[in-house]
Amino acid sequence: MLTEKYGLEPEDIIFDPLVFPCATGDKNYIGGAVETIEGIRLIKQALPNVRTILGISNVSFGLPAGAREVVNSVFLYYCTKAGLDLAIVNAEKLERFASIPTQERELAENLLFSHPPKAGLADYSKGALLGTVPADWREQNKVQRAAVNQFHIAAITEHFRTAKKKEKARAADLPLDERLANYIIEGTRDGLVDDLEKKRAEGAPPLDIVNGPLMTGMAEVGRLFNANELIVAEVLQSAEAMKAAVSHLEQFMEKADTAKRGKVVLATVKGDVHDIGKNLVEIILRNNGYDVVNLGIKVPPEELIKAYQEHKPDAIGLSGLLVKSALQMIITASDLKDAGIQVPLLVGGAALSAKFTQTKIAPSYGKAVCYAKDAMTGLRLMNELMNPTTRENVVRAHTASANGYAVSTTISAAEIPKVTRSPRVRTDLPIPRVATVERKVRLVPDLRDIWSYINPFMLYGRHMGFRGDFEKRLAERDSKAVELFENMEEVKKEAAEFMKIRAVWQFFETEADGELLHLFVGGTQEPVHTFRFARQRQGDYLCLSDYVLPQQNGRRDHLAMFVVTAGEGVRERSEKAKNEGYYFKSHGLQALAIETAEACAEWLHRRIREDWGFPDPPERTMAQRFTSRYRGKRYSFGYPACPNLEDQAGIWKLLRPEEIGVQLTEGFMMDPEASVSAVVFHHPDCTYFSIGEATES
Ligand code: B1M
Repeated sequence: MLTEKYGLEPEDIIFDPLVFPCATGDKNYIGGAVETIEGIRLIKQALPNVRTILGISNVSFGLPAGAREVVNSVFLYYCTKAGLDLAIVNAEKLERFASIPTQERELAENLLFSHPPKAGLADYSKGALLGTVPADWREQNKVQRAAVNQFHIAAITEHFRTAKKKEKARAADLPLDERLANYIIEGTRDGLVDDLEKKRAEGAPPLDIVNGPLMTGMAEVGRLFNANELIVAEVLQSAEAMKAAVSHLEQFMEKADTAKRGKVVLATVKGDVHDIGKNLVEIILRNNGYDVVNLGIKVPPEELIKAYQEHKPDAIGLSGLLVKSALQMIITASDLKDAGIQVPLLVGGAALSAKFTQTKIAPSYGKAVCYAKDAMTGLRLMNELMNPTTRENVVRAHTASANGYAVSTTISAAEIPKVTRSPRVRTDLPIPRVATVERKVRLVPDLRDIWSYINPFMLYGRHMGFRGDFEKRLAERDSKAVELFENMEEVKKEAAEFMKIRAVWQFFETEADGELLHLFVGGTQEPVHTFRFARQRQGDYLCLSDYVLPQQNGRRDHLAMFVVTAGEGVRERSEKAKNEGYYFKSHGLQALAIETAEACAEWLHRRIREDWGFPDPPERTMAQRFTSRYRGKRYSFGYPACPNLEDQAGIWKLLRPEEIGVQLTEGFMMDPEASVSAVVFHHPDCTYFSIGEATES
């Protein structure tokens, strides 16, 4: 009626499923909290575009103040999970779900959900009655419901009556400077601007506020991160609060006022497309008082030299993901030296090491080159370089004798042992048939399906910084795990609006000839491409070509090749979020895209096993897939078994991934960053190995 007859937009219709007090003892309202949450879920299910609203604090009417805060926060959390859009509540009197002590959260959940009491029954008058109460309040009879409700009201009231008002001096009670630092440490903006205004009203110049309590907060964030008490995701939220504070104060600063502790020109080196690492470094440096000029990706030395002359930075930061990029850093360093540049270089990247930096890059630059294993190390190095008392030591410790270092990228084939096939790989196996040898190009529609193939350790652990078994902790409702999961679900919601997963793959007939692997189409005699893979020089003498079975009755074996990507539009969206100060979302989008590409590789590899006639048994778990416990393996060029990145050109010639929007750079890297390529073999003896000599570290 409202939409059709009166033409209202669904999102302009707001349903309030009502909240009933759960702690007044009124029998009519027991279980009301569960039904309200269920109501929200049903409304959103039936009418996904309308909105829902609730007056939260009514649920805790009658409880002591401290208890009300926790019950309101826990109730709001579950309502939001069910789909609540709007809440009428005093945000000041809300606790971050993540920081509610477990015991208090359980007291609130027991009361809200009428959970059967587990403890404290021995000396409770109705202990016997409560010992056998059903878990679901709906199955409890009237007497049981009232008894359970009474029990939990008493338990939570007693806890808050006796518990000395939370030691944690209410934020409001903290001295103003401590409160300002606390906003940064907690990564919250509720009340931040009011308190900044209070501080300004006390006559504090904006710059002193930044360099004072706010920087104190950021320094504490750095200390907590290095002490493993804060994870990357939380550091990003603290940086967001810092950005919000500085942006607010900047309007009151004199033009000349600059909180800048120094300036860094940052770039991903020539031929490399990776910027998730570099962008994290930018966010951390920028929100710790450094001016950062981020030149982006694939930056050639000449552009770096121009940027140096234009911005006169105190240091130059070079980033790169692959060994090829590390080699490019040597060239870049010597070009910068030849241009007369002498400021310290900071270098970082997944395939880089301190040893490579000292022995290869530093000698080519002749001045200080500092290896930063992560963004926080980058910050510490910059702080030490900009601090006159520590600078000399850092420079001396990171300056190598300037004898330069020549780059050799070729893999010397000379010493390949006489072995032409590893004794470890059987040949007497039947060649499985493949369903099709056609080239397949797909827009993979179902994001959620592919996201079920994401390895939680990589997304929540490696990229967002969670320490420990994320899935286990999430199942235990660990607050940090719950909050990170919830925040990444928000990122997924945004990604669902634009993320595209594309794949191209094909099976090829193939024949091995020692280290050579010939690929054919349509039974032709002439190979369409030949790869030369390196062979281990000792041990099992493994070489990828060994995984191809010799012809059987004139029938050749097959391999599959694929390229997948989830990078379309990600860089722009991530850049936009970063510029708007939404750092968690910015990093989260890039991390999600990267792991979505990896997940799509896992999903496609499963399909390829099906097309090869050995589908995964139903009982196979994702964890088993993440540790490749299935027949055959996929090998990505650049990885230890096939370190020659140049072989990517063979994939590009045969699969033409440009059609799915993936370009190969002059450094044989794939643009966009969130892309993966691989060659897939079905041989049951496949294993991941390293040929050990191609990469020098
Ligand atoms: Co792949 N990958 N990968 N990869 N990947 C590596 C790097 C590799 C070492 C794995 C291996 O061999 N075991 C290998 C490189 C070996 C080599 O160089 N030959 C490799 C390869 C080969 C590849 C592909 C080529 C495989 C293929 O598909 N054929 C392919 C290339 C993709 C492309 O061209 N677009 C590829 C793809 C990918 C994914 C996209 C799936 C994914 C994301 C890559 C990314 O991070 N952008 C990925 C991942 C996740 C990895 C590993 C597992 C982890 C990298 C990581 O942590 N990234 C990595 C193996 C490993 O390291 N264990 C591997 C997260 C990012 C935030 O960290 O970039 O290191 P990072 O930045 C950090 C620090 O390095 C430092 O601070 C940052 C934040 O803390 N830092 C700086 C970086 N820059 C700095 C600058 C500074 C200061 C600090 O200046 C001030």
